[in-house]
Amino acid sequence: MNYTINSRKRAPLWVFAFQLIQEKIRKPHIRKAVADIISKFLPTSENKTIQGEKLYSKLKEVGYCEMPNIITTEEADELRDSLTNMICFDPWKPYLGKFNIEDAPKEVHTAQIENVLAIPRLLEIANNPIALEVCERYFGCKPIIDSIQAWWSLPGHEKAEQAENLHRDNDGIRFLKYFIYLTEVTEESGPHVFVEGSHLEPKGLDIRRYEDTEVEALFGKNKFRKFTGKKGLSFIEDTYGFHKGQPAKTEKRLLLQIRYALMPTIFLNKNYINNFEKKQEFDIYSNKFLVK
Ligand SMILES: O=C(O)CCC(=O)C(=O)O
Ligand SMILES: [Fe+2]
Repeated sequence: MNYTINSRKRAPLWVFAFQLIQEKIRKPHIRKAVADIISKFLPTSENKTIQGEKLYSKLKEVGYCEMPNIITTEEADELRDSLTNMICFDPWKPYLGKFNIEDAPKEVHTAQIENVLAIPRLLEIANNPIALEVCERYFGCKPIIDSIQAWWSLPGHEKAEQAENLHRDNDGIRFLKYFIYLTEVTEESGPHVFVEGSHLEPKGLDIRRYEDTEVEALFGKNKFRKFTGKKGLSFIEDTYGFHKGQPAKTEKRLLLQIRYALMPTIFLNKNYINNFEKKQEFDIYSNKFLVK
């Protein structure tokens, strides 16, 4: 099938209004209490496995869980090949316009790929039952797939910028990010870092980027977990906890990121997909395409 993304629409107005409120709720246990109340009004499923329970326990306790092999190295290569040919942009420097990855301007650290949903396999990955189960356990209701993104982290920059510095994400009242490496990630290619337990601790709650030394003083250096590994390595993380993608040194890194959320976030990717004659709309509540 030949999908092309037709347009992206903004999240509904109430999502923006709720964002202003949730951003002010800083303490993790209060955020969870509010999310627990909301989740009582949202649908649940019957999906329950022992594997899901184990992954969820780890996620709850330390803030992330490594996922079992969802995609093979061969599949990671195939996805990388498809994504390599797609148009990129720098989300932090929109004035640079659009470019192919091999012609990326020198100042680009993050080359995000446009229209990743032209690859239907990415939606299947986002819908894999074990990830959905882990999210459901964490939220207390079925997750929505809020967005699917992929980007290259490009080497050759001295100074960290934006999400290359430690920060807490503020995407919604309760959300998780599923990170999947599509290239091998070593010390050279900007491994992702997470500070264990920081998703639960009411410390360092200002919305800003932090220096490593500040976060080390708050949580201890021994809590820093660095994710290096082969292509296909994937983990689900509560990125309200401190994290960053270290700047790539000499090799580029290709990362796939799926955001699951309790409710739509302001970053909601509302995907209208045109399949030539038929207009198919992606329904965030059922995680399915609706055929009109
Ligand atoms: O590039 C990374 O590893 C982390 C990016 C990040 O901060 C995020 O996706 O929220
Ligand atoms: Fe982040």
